Amino acid sequence: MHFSRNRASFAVVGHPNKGKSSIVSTLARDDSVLVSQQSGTTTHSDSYMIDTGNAGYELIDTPGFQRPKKALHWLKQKADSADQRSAAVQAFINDIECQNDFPDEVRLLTPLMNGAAILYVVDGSRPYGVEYEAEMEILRWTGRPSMALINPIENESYVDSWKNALQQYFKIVTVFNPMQADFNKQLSLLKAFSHLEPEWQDTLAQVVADLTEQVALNEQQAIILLSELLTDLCHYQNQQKVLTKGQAESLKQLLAKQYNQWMANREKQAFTSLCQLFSHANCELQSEAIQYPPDLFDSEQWYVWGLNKKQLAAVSTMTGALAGAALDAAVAGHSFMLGAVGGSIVGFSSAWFGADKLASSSIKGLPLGGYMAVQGPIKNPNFPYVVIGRFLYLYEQLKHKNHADRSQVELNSEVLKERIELMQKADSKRLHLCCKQLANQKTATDLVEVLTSLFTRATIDS
Ligand SMILES: Nc1nc2c(ncn2[C@@H]2O[C@H](COP(=O)(O)OP(=O)(O)OP(=O)(O)O)[C@@H](O)[C@H]2O)c(=O)[nH]1
Ligand SMILES: [Mg+2]
Repeated sequence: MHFSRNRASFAVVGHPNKGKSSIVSTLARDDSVLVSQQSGTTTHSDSYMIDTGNAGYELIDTPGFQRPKKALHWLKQKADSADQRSAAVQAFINDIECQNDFPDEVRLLTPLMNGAAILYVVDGSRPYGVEYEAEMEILRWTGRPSMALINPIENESYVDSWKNALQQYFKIVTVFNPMQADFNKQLSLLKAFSHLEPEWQDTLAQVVADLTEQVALNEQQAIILLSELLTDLCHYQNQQKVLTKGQAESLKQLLAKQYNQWMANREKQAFTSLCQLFSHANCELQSEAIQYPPDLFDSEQWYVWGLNKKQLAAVSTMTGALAGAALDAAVAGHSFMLGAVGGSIVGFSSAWFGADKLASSSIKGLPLGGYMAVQGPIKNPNFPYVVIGRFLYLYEQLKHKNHADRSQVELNSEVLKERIELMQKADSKRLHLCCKQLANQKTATDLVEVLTSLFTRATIDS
């Protein structure tokens, strides 16, 4: 990382409970920043160093103003004219009595006097009022470059009146919703930051370039994770050598259990890597805010996650893969699912219907004596699509989830089906051929390339 001596640094300040920490969390792409409905959650100034590889900047989360009127009164005693104001603020943070009487103001003003620029946050869904003027006045007294962000927490009702007021104090005023701002909006905000301090322009331009590149890289890495997962899940067999046929028979259940566990763990491992790739690891651990797709072996869900019957029929025309009975098997559980598809499937029964029938189990006699009990692989032609559908769904959630947003996400099992509909015919044919190879335990040679066209073909609106 190359932080210049005069590091680009921004302190996010404002009234308590206006989304300051949320803004830090989303911009820092860090879901460990404390965000809460409780006013006064942030009690210290916490610095977050954002390192994008070739550049970086600092974001400082601060406690909200608690007694701005009294603090301004104190300051006014110390400065008779404008040229003395910034020195008065410095005296305020150095003063022991002020440190006792105004701990929050001292903590939030300190980073500003150390060189950070001001990002002043207000809530555009609450009316403007004179009670904000004391804190805006104090911020002006610091003499630091500043920008105001209107966070429309519940709605945009008062955005216009806020703009009128803020423009009196801040050169740049913009609306920014940390929960919803998509990646492009986040980049625009970073670009706006660079207007605050000419010295920081190059660094921030590099940060924007780095982040853009990172997003493309994340996609590539996600595709590689999925191609490895597909190959592993479609090929995996659990087998054990025993002496007699009877022993092999009695081993079946255990092998099936181990097999299912291995498969489920392998998928979970890929999901965890995907969360880490998007720096959403904390989210899942702390609040289970990331909702994984339901159990892989809940075959009632296969119809939902994989292809539907119409699509499978289209595959059969394209690749000659399926016919009659095979098609019915591929939509395992469809008769149970018809009523549930379309609505929310959260909390849907997760019975393990038929999981043992999906992976073949067999007993082979060995040439040199003894027997081999074998569980797997799953040859169901819809299985690779199920794996892709589940992974793609989680990918879409993570990609669009801002780090300030700690809520649960809604399931959308239609992602894969919609994506395939949007693919060029030639591309979807290649995808179907790959899936056929996978379901037959062959090597799918251009899997990464095919998945790339699936991931990038179109963006489904989130
Ligand atoms: N719906 C919605 N909620 C928001 C938004 N921004 C913040 N919140 C919520 O508002 C509450 C306060 O957000 P924080 O980011 O903790 O606010 P803060 O200004 O850091 O608060 P203190 O540290 O207590 O001063 C949290 O429950 C957030 O989830 C927003 O844009 N939309
Ligand atoms: Mg906070």
